[in-house]
Amino acid sequence: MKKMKTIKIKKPKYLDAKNLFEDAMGYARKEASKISGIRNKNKMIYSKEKARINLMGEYIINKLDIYITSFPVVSELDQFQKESLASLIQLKEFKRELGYLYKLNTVIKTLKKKNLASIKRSDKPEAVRRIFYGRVLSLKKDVLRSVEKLNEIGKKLREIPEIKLIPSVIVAGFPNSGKTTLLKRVTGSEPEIAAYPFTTKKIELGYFTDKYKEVQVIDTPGLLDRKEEERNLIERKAVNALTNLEGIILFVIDLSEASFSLEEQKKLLDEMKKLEKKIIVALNKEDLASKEQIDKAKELFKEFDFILTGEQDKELKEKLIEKMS
Ligand SMILES: Nc1nc2c(ncn2[C@@H]2O[C@H](COP(=O)(O)OP(=O)(O)OP(=O)(O)O)[C@@H](O)[C@H]2O)c(=O)[nH]1
Ligand SMILES: [Mg+2]
Repeated sequence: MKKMKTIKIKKPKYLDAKNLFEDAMGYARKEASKISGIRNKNKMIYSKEKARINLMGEYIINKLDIYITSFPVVSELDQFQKESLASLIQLKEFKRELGYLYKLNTVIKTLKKKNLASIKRSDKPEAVRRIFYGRVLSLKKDVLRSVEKLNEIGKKLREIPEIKLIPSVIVAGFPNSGKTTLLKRVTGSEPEIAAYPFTTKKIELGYFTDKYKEVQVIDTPGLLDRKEEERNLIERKAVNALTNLEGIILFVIDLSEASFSLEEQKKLLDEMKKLEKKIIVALNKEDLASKEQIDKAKELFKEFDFILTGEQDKELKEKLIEKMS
């Protein structure tokens, strides 16, 4: 089967660093104690102490290396990911923190190298090993603090959705217009739906298959008709998807005008034209609307392709497919 292309984003690992240093020392002691067969007592002591420096250092260095490289590199992200990231965390702080931990690990690497060199020349191998341990342990507090911060950041990074590069429908509209309900109806996915605005706080994905074609439905948080700089972080996630992802826009209108008039909704819809994407209007909540509201909407949105969502799910999907091709 052909491999599905997705907009991949590295998912950072979680590191429990609480006992990292103690574990490293325990591991080094245990492994070094297995060294045997050296007759000369001094040489034996030297070998064990040298092994402890090596093993203790390597243990920490490896764990931190794996952890640090599990984080995505900001400059390698695409625009959607970069903006998703920026809506979740302070990019500057993230870069600074990752750079800081990298530096601490470099210090440990250098300490290891230096002490391995000095143990060779020393007639007190145990003292050199102790100095090494002491120096490394003096970094413990900083390492723990940095890992803790990065674990928090990592948790947020794992939230960024993996978008598939397949035909997609981006669902947009005012809060509470019924976007997520539509996602659920056509894809069967089960995100939260509720009778208050901004229920959806992040991008939600669902899929349906038409014959052999898989279609991705990208549900976005509600948008208000206001200037970019006035938008909250939740709205910005919707703008990010609408601006930076490929797909047609399914703009959901609340025909019952419970919170926003048809004219207000039309104004936001007109803004969408700037995005230069194909737009379909979904006239929703037909059951709550009067005949006048439905007729008015048909007139108001006549320049657009529109569908009435009161229809069967199957027909709804067929219409989406038809508009997409
Ligand atoms: N009567 C009726 N209620 C609907 C219809 N579609 C959605 N609703 C209700 O409207 C409310 C909002 O629905 P959601 O799907 O959460 O709306 P949303 O646009 O995703 O809302 P946000 O995520 O907050 O932007 C819920 O109580 C739904 O049950 C409809 O066609 N008819
Ligand atoms: Mg929603």
